[in-house]
Amino acid sequence: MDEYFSPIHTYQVCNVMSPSQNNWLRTSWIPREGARRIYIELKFTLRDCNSMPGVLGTCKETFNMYYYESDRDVGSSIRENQFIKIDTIAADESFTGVDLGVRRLKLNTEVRGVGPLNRRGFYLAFQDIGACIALTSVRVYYKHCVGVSRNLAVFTDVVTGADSSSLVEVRGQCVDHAEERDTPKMYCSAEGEWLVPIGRCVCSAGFEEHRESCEPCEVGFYKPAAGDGVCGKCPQHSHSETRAAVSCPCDSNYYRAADDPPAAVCSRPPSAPVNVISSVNGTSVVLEWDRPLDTGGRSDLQYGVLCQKCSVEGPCEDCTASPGFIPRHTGLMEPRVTVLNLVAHTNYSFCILATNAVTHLSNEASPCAIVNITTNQAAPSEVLAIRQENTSQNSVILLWHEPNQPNGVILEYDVKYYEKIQEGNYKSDNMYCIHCGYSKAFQDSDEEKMHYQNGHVSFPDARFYIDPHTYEDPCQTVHEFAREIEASRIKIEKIIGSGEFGEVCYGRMRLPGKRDAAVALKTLKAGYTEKQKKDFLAEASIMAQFDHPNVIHLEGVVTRSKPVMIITEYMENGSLDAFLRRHDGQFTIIQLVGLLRGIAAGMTYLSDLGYIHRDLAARNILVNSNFVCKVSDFGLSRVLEDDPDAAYTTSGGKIPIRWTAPEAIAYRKFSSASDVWSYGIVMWEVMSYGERPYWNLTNRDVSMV
Ligand code: ACK
Repeated sequence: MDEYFSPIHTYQVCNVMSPSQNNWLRTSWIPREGARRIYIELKFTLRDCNSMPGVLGTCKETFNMYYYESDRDVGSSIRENQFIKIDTIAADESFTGVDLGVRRLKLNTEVRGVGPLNRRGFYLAFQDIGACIALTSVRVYYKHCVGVSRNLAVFTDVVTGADSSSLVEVRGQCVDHAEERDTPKMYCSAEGEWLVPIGRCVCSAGFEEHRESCEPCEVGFYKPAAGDGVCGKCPQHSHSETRAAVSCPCDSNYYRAADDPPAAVCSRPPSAPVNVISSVNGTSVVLEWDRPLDTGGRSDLQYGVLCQKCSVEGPCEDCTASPGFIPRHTGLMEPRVTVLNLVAHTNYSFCILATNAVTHLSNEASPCAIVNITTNQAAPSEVLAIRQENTSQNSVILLWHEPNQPNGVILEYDVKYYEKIQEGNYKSDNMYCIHCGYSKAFQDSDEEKMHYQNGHVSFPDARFYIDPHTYEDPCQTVHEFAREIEASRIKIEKIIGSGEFGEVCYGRMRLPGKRDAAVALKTLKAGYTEKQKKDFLAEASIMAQFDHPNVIHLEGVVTRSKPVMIITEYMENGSLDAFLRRHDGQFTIIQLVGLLRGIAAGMTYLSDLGYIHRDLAARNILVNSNFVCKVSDFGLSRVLEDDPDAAYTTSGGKIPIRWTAPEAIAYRKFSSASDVWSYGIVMWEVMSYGERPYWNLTNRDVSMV
């Protein structure tokens, strides 16, 4: 009976009374089956020698265990001395006769390991040397590490090593759709346990890890490279149609640039730039625009400008290569370009394109914002390549071609010459100019026509100012010169003063393709007479003929709706007399002279056009935010009626006595010369910061002086 009272078979021996016992029990041949080290678990009982009287000297309490290796079953031919001893086995617990009385055996369990084994099989043997024992079971086994998956690598079942401390290195194989990062390895210990995992596998592109296996990315997801990462959702405007996608191709009409990563959203070319504004200045134009409304989902916007030159006679021709684009015409990072050296009085059409890094991938033509401009009058370009002929002691003939860009009809040429003292050395203009000077030559001139005089010459004016009163209908006249502006383009913001015909207001004007501009609005008050309207619009007709930085600039007129308005540039600092009084003593002499220089330039321009102002005074000069002075107030009647400083003369006319030249006061001889007199008074006003000319002298006294 075992400890559970089940009947068992045992091998027993108990020759404790007889000396020199040598009893052997041998197993049958046990095939090794790949085991390197085997374990033998013995279960046995052993009777305590002390519990048996008269056995002293012959009774033993141990037995020996042996093994013998062989490649085949050799049966009983093995001699005792061929067995190799494994160990002497003693009982942890032995039993006495009393134990037997209750039929309880004290079962001992002992385990021993043997290795390395090399032959195909082995025998075990037990030697009794005089003990009282019963061997109830012998279990023979070996240990192995059970196959596992670790770090996405499969480690197969492996038998442990030959001795108790050896480790068996096992190389793992990556699971399906995984690849090695570092060679996966583990060690199988003698106890059959896996130790020290090294290296690993990672899921391939298109697959992600799910409990020690690699599963494909679902449709609409992708994984671009092998690694620990999970499948990502396809970026915006891209898709994947199958599982296990490694990339997401772009939806139609969307693209990825060559250096966009697979995770980048797909993008498309931008729409056209918007709100293009052109500012023409002579033969150059500044083009500015706003970013496209649709940037295509990218931030690498660039702009390019194409140029078309259109003449009335023929078709337009490409001119992208010819004018000077500053900074350049393609690859512009800022929404602005300046185009120089255009031909004067010519129509140009510019196409402004926005591009990004995917523009070239699209088959569709890039939409462009078109702006048409007409260039203005401009000075001709330089005369190049002068030839000289028939040089004699005191004459020379100079020949040249018309400049590349005449910018209109050339009226005359200036020839300036200097005395040459030494080879390569010229006397400078102002310091040594004794025999130097100007000559002027007309186009197609020959030497007879060419004349020369000492000093500076003034040239005849190409254009004369036209008195609008020579026309019948003021409304028709004004449109000969000034453009009509739709009232909806104007926003009146505040009243800044009052003029002869109505309020003067500040407002904003927004013209198509132009930037919002501050303007001054002179209004014609309701209930006006036809004569008043005619006089009011006459000022606009006059102003419209002027184009000079020191003469107030007319933007246009509103005549087709009420109130009738004259729109001019806005002059932030108002009229010069009040401006000077507000800043009494605050400017340097140079600054004051700078103001006067501007007024002189404006007046020179007006007199060159044949226009006589008649009321030049600081109150009729306006000053802008850059302290630029501009001549204003071009009404005709106002010389007589409007000016508060005008007084009736003995001849009945109303004249601004303190500013007016004596001959104009005396017999109304107004001329550019009398304007020069008034300019002298303005000089006095400026230098005295807006003092009243002749202080408190009466008009009568002044005219007597
Ligand atoms: O001295 P001010 O401020 O400047 O007051 C007068 C007022 O309107 C009546 O003429 C002002 N004014 C006239 N034209 C303009 C203009 N273009 N810009 C600014 N202010 C103007 C003037």
